[in-house]
Amino acid sequence: MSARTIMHIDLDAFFVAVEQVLHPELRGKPVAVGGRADQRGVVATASYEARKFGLHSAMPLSTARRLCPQAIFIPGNFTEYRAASRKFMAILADFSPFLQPMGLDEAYLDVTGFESLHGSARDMALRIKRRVKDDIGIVASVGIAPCKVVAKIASDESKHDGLIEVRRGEEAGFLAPLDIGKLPGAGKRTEDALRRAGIETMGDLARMPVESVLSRFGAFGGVLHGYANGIDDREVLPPGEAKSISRETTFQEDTRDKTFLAAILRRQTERVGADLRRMEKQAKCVGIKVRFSDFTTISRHRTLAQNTDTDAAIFEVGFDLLKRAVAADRRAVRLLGIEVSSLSEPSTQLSLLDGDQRRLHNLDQAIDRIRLKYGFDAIETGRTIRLKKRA
Ligand code: TTP
Ligand code: MG
Repeated sequence: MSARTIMHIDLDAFFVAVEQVLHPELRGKPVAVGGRADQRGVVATASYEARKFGLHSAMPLSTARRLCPQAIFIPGNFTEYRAASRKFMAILADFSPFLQPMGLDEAYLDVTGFESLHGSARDMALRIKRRVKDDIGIVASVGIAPCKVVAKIASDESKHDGLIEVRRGEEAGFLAPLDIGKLPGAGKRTEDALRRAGIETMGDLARMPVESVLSRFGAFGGVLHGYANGIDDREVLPPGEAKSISRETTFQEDTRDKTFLAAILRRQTERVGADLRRMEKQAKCVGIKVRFSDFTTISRHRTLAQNTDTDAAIFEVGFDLLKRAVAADRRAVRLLGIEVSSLSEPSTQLSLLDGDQRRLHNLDQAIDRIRLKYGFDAIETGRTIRLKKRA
């Protein structure tokens, strides 16, 4: 994974901030958007002045009114919020085309390589904050980091009107003291389960051996464990861009067993292939990702001669990439993943495909139907049967 610089930008008290632009008399006052206090319903957002009284998003309006009777309650005006959101996203797009909006008031921006154009990433963030303030009249908080999850947590931590930059190598240290509840992706139930296991901070989770995280919390625990260590390979994906489909597996124990790796790759391929066929797409590019025991991560991609949606074609390329990637390497493998990308609608009619492709496509589809009915593990192919024995 090459070095990246990712920003997460989030507007402060967004709905309220728009209301305060439209109605300047609301500035500096406790304000809550989410209906009149005599109505049922919840607070969508509260101004920072109102938050001092304990008001927050999703709080019942009746509670909000009890805590802060002097607060001004506003029903909300989504047309205005959407207009402000469009202006906000347009400002961000001036700084980098790699923009991924997440709802109305937040976005990721991959600014890798654009820094020199605007000075440093920090300079860029300051200019973004200034333009949002000048052009829309709203305050933005920004996190800068080498990956999405750390950028997001940094912008959260920086509020109000903040800017935090976390440099490469500082991620785990920055996260360690933070409460586990602040880890994005961990819902309330996961959070409770983590706390029951004695995990109160992100550092507690980061320090836990990965095998015990996996056995207690499953594959998702592995993802959260990576996040807590500041590891997150997710890309900033502009909307509508042909996305990729991928699967990855973190192993309970690091492994050098090539046959096992091939079996895992085959199983991942079958999952990815099934998704591809369900979406009625074909892929032009196949890639693999390998993370070694020392956390070094490599990815290898290859463009295919012909678009495909068959497991056999995807696996053939993935397997070849894997062999080359691990052949000369003596390190054990911690994580393996496969990805198909450059997705498109099938360009040729199925009947025009060559006979082999068509037979494979039909076979895969027949297997997909059985799996849909009886579960994914109802059918094991030659390579994956090994995994069943192992489990
Ligand atoms: P957030 O960015 O979560 O909250 P915020 O912008 O109000 O405050 P801050 O970022 O400074 O902490 O959500 C953006 C908007 O989405 C928010 O203004 C209102 C709306 N929203 C709801 O309608 N319901 C909710 O539960 C939440 C969290 C947000
Ligand atoms: Mg916000």
